[in-house]
Amino acid sequence: MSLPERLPDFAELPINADYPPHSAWGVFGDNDQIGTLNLLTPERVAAAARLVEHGRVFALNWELEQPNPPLFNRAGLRHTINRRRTNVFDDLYDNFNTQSSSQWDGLTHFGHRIHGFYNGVTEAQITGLAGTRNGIEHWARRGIAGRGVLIDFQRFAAHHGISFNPGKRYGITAEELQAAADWQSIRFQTGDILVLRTGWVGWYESLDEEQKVNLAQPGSLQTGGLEQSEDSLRFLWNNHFAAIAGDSPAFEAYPPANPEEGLMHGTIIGLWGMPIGEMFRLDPLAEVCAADRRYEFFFTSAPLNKLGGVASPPNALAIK
Ligand code: UVW
Repeated sequence: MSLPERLPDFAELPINADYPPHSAWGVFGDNDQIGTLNLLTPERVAAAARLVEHGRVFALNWELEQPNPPLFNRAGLRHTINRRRTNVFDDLYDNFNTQSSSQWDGLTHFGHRIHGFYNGVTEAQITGLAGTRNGIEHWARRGIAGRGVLIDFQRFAAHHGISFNPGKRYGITAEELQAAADWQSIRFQTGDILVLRTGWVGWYESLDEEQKVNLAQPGSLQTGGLEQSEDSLRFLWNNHFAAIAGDSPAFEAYPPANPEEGLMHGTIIGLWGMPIGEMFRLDPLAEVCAADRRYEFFFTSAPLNKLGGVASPPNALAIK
């Protein structure tokens, strides 16, 4: 692990003039393959573990079969239970797209449109074979644990008379995120795992089958999420989150504000190495956070240990 003495501010990126604008390449070492997960130091993990008070555990994976049908033309999982012999079964999964349900977007999922993948990795180096770069196995081997902080934007919006529907495009600004954090008495700390609830999973579950089929058609999906803007990027980087995750399909507002520029994924993942979590199941956790007014918790996640994997179900827990 390589941590700089002082993390650069957004305005100080890149740290080397040869690297792309706004990139954090080299901040954690030129050959680093885990990105902002470097911020999850043993001290921060131990402090986060001390947040556990009553021991309630919230599993944040949605069912692997959800959403059904999958969005963005992704594959749906097929599951066969194979009978081996009397009273013995195996699972067989096929057609498993790690991005169809709850997921971490890994460092090879999204590169920057122009500059490519985190720390200068190129498409040619992403092979899934021995020597492959930036694969999910690097996150899997170290695991992910730290302080999770929930921003319950749906509840904040309802309380403040903001017209917000998780199934309609709404760009949540950095200012609104900060206002929601203030309302919840959350002060961000370096290395936090930001967990943003828009209410999308609950909204999706309220749809009927025909509506779900329609939503999966190209061009149909609209969601609330972080607005695409330089202010949003500045907010994410300057808070020095170790990872960001939400319950909506893209974390960001969808579709992107400017189709030419697209999502901020290319900067967040490709230029910073910051994991983006999507379609996490947050409603039960949010209920309890609202009831006890404590929006911080011990967060753990064990991605799949797959050489060269692009993404993974998070297998994430929030423990309060
Ligand atoms: C989108 O495709 C919008 O998001 P992701 O690829 O991260 O699932």
